[in-house]
Amino acid sequence: MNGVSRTIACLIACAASAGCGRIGYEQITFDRSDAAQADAAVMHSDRQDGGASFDTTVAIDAASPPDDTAPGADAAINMMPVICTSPLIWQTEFDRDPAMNDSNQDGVADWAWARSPTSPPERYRNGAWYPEGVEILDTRPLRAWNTRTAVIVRMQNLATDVTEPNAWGALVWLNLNNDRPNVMAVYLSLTHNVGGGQTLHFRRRGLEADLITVQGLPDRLIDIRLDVDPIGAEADLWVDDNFIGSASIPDTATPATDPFATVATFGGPSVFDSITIVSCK
Ligand SMILES: [Ca+2]
Ligand SMILES: [Ca+2]
Repeated sequence: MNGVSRTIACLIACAASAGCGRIGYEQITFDRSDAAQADAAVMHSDRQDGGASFDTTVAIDAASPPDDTAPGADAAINMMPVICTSPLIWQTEFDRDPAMNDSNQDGVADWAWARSPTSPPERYRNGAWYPEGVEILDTRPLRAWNTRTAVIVRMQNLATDVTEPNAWGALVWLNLNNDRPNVMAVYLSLTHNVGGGQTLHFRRRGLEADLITVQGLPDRLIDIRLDVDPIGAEADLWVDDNFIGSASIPDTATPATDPFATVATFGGPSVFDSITIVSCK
């Protein structure tokens, strides 16, 4: 895309937010040319009264997909955000069962199959994980997630069975503030559209209205970055290196019972190439 359209897109996206870039996200390096990045154009923005939340709908031009969208590109390390010094890190490239990894060497496997059967070995192919049906992977050890946290995931949903009650497709789910009476849940749900393409839903909870919707994503792995500040109850969202927008995150008003981050597929096969979760101590 050209620089002018990107600037306009970013300005409109920022105008829809309570304060553009207020979280102060900083990225290290991206080994990707500008020409390879998807075009973004904000089509709709509607801020609700009171500033508690707003919806932003964004369309991404499917042309010019990046060159490194094939599984196994292992670009997550290049996308490690800097949000604080010496953060805790959960990271997997899905070369094998992540529950076999203890990359931070704390004596506890970084991931666990606590809420679904272990995904079989044949689901790991070409450096990526291909879960089907309902497969749920959770981080360990348990954590309150009450500090600024960033999620960087490269994922794709291949099909979504909308007849399923929880048709969330490729899902990253994080329950913040588990040390408070009410948890603050955030969902990144990527679903395949009938007829082609994908839609990203950033939600406060699984079946609630989107806080941010990104439509028109192509049928390939999508790079998604979410930076959440549970203290300020704010989130910033990027798709394929394009800043999409910010959103206020209301409390979910659900007792805090799930002190972990979740990577899963719900209601259709998905592909996960990599995920990195960076959380400040
Ligand atoms: Ca990978
Ligand atoms: Ca560990």
